[in-house]
Amino acid sequence: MPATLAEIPTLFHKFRVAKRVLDRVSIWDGDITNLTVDAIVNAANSRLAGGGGVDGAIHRAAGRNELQAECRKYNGCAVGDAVITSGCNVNHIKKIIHTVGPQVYGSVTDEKRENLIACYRTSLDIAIENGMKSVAFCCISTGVYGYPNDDAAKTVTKFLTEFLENDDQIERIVLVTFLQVDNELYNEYFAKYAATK
Ligand code: AR6
Repeated sequence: MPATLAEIPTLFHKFRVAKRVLDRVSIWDGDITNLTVDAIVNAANSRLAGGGGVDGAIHRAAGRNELQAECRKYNGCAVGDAVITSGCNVNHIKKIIHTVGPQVYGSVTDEKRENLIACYRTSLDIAIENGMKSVAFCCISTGVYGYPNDDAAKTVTKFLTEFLENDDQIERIVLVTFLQVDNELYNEYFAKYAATK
């Protein structure tokens, strides 16, 4: 059975501050295709051709042929941009948002960091345009694309907390951590945020 949002505590239950922001964020260990949420965000490639990692898991769950047929309607996707498809065979979600993260070789430049932020911003903008209230993100770019986990968790935490301070549309963001290191890093950076409140 896919996990439901009611089963996943928000960070407000852990930190007890900044309710407006932290009561709309959860960190969850698991497979992003196994979560009941309005939209899941895929870490795609610019051809939207399917691939390994989370992209492979999503295409498998959605049905390769069905999802690839929908993806083909777009003429690819630029780094930092995002497109939306149906959930195909994943019946417990409404939409899949496909974003393309930056590829990092060596250290992170400001441009790559801005690209990563753009992935999250664009995905949330598209989610809101499509009436999505809950959105699950994998840790975009931190696998095959080589973006360092620590910098990603820090950057994403800063962006999302600022985003949620200003947004009234999104009810829940789930940060899906497939690796223990990402769970620990998000907890560390959200704890730092909570400590400022
Ligand atoms: N659910 C949630 N997270 C997952 C899952 C899953 N089922 N499987 C892996 N992860 P990656 P990228 C995590 O490599 O770095 C593809 O081939 C994984 O542990 O999937 O953006 C595309 O087609 C890591 O934390 O994405 C592109 O060519 C995170 O998802 C390229 O990889 C992202 O790792 C994109 O690379």
